[in-house]
Amino acid sequence: MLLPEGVHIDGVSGAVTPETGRYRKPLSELAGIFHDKAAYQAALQAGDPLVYEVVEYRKDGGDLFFGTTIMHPGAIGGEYFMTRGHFHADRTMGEVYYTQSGQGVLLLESRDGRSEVVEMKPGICAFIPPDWAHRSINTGRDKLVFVWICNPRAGHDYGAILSKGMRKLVVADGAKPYAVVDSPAFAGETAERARS
Ligand code: M6P
Ligand code: ZN
Repeated sequence: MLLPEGVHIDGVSGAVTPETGRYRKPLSELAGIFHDKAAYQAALQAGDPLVYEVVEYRKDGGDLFFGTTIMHPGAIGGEYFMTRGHFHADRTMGEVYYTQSGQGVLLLESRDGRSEVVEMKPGICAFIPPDWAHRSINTGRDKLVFVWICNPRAGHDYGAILSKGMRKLVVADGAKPYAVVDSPAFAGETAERARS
């Protein structure tokens, strides 16, 4: 029988107590996700920074699991540090992201190519509907820490996003905290859609 438990989550450090697992994503494990390949190589040679960490609380047989994602500040070629981005393998399952500290953007994309942005800041609980790809991006100068809650059977499907990226990029933009711009990887398709 599964027993109830209170889990402490530190909203600044992202520490989960007790935790059942964690992983780290340094820049070297994120090949292909940043648009500027030369800037990616230069940043790697300068020291392979840590981009994000994921800490989880999971119980065998549970229909929910949760944890934190701790995203470090930074940018590659003007594009802010981000997660890989994924659809769920089970297309019927969504997710919730509750931001605890920092500033960021949750970039979402539907199967048919519609893009949406949800601001991530303390107090915002983002609803990620089933079958929307999602990627979180730290647009601030501090760590971005959020709690995620999901069904452990949702799974990750990285294929579509890894091959071509998402249709929008989130970049630094002078006086504004960030700008959401069209990804050049989709330039042909956008022009085609405009003509039809
Ligand atoms: C959140 C959750 C995880 C996900 C992580 C990193 O913590 O959605 O399931 O793994 O973000 O995102 P990604 O796997 O796309 O790199
Ligand atoms: Zn997810």
